[in-house]
Amino acid sequence: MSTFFQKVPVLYNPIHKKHHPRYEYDRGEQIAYQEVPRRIESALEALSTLPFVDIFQNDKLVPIDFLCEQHDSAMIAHIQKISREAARTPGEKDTYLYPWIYPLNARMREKLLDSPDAAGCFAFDLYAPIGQHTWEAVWQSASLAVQSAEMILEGQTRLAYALCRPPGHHAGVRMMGGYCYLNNAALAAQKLLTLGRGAILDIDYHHGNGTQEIFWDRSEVMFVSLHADPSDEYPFFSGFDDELGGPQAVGTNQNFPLPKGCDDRLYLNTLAKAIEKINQYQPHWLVLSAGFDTISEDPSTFFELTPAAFPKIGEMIRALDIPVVVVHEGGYAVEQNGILSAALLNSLYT
Ligand code: OKP
Ligand code: ZN
Repeated sequence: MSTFFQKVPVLYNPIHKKHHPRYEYDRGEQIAYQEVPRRIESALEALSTLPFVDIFQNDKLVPIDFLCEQHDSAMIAHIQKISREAARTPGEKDTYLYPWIYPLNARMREKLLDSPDAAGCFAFDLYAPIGQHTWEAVWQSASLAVQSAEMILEGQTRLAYALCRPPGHHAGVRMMGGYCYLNNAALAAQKLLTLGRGAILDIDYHHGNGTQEIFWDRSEVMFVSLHADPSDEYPFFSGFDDELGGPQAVGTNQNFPLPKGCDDRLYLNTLAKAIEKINQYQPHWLVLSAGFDTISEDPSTFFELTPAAFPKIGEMIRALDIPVVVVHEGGYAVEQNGILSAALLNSLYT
């Protein structure tokens, strides 16, 4: 028999701090890596102040076989291999191997995989470099999401928060990029399928192209996303409103692209439409891909949301009245990231 927590579990593991690339390349220009450890530390601090929260340091690691249900096993082996290679790279002590050659077909990939410069084998951009600790961080990040789902399955709670880092929503079956390596939300969703069909709602500023790809032709999971219009924002190649799902799953993919400058009013009105789609689908559970980069202060994005939007977002999701796993995604106004995660969880709970 399992204990019912009065409190909301927030799952965390400090290993994420060891994954810390120094640079990213913004249209060829080297700038500081935006996806920094402090993002999750600020969220941990803010969430710790909530009276109903219980912080769990999760040490369990999900079996590799479980990861292989959503991702090509060759990509999983590749992340491990390049992490080991980074550890052996002489010179400066914390080397990150950056994707720089991108194979465009199976033969190119096969050849590149055997080469000494294979970092780009499964990459769609330069934003997912691999260092000696990247694999451990990525594996644990995915495990936090899956363990959060597990707590719901065991009946311990109806709400859990996974402090995932690296984030996951750009990672697909055999692709990574945009700071993402494994799709944490998709892995949590896979676990929750024991409860029947469910939905993933993605509120990160960027389209969750990886999550969309994974569930594209699977009618048991609805993917609904609000994000900056890909016609002029990253990732540019997916997130358009005519992407409705594969032949077996037409209508179970719903994109709500929004213009740069989007404010609280437009955002919340659109969220109401998105939630209506979710309601019609009658899901038994929800995974929330929670990004906080929609806030006006975010240094890398172009929406104008105020902090007041987040409690409203939480209330609207709470009204679905189904179990929720919150999976942390983006958010680069580092201290705001913490405050907003606490505001969101507070409104999901209260
Ligand atoms: C990851 B997540 C910035 C260019 C784009 C990459 C975006 C990755 C977003 N000047 N940077 O969805 O927050
Ligand atoms: Zn984002």
